[in-house]
Amino acid sequence: MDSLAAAPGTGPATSPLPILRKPRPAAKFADLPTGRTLVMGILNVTPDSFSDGGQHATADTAIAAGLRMFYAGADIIDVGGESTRPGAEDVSPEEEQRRVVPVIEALVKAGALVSIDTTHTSTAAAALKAGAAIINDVSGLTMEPEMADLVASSKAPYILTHRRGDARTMNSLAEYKDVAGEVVAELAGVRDKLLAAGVGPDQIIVDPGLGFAKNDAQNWELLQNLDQLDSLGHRVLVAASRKRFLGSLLTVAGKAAAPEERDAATAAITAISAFRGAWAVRVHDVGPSLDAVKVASRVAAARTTH
Ligand code: PMM
Repeated sequence: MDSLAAAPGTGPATSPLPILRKPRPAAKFADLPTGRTLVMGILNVTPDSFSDGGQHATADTAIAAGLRMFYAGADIIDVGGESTRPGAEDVSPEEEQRRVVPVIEALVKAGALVSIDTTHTSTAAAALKAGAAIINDVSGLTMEPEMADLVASSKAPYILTHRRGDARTMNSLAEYKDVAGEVVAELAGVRDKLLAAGVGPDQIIVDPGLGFAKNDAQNWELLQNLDQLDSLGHRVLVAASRKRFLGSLLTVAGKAAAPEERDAATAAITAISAFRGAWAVRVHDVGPSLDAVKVASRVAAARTTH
């Protein structure tokens, strides 16, 4: 707080950008807390993401929002410049980099640990150069297989998300006999490609890709079977925040809950994921998930005394 002229987290989303007086040392992945589930805050610098699109469309509003999440306690800030919602239009890597690089630079300078949410190798490389520490590729290496070489050479942690097809085709590819078994097998196949490219097993974080080529029932089945993902032997990230299957669950009078009405349900999933030992959750609303992690950790730590 001492390095800021104005305390973040206190003003509305459009409050002026807090002025950084002195840069902080860069945060390191190795310094992340262990022994509890981490909370990754979502920062979409896009005009069209499904739940926060347009909110942080300029660098200044995005940086202010990222700083608010950082000072609220987010362990990682996940910065993205391209919407991945079903049916979203492609964004050129140049435009994506124009959106994310200044935001990453400012957040890293403030001491935040940043991940880059991209399917483009050139954007991942530009983000690493700007100080990002983690590559979050929702395509699961399917868009640009050469991403594996960047992951190997940079030694950056890599979030490997399960997805079939792309933003336009994935909804038609949600056909599974055993969704958890098939997701694990398909993730293992991509994981093996990463290892063959020289990526270390410790660099890999697996994500079941909720909502990516999965219908509502399949998302719930994956959450019920998170332990099967553990069998891969990597850290597990759960990214359910505000997703459509939560809106459907919370339908009232035939109307699905709007994205911003899904945060309590998101925190409930955080509690379940944390209790099951997930490495991290990826959420829009950081505070309730931090509380949910504390609750899950406390229950897990309680011992029967009689
Ligand atoms: N979902 C979105 C974007 N990025 N990254 C990971 N690792 N896992 C996800 O499920 C995921 C993601 C969907 O859009 P959002 O940014 O609006 O949540």
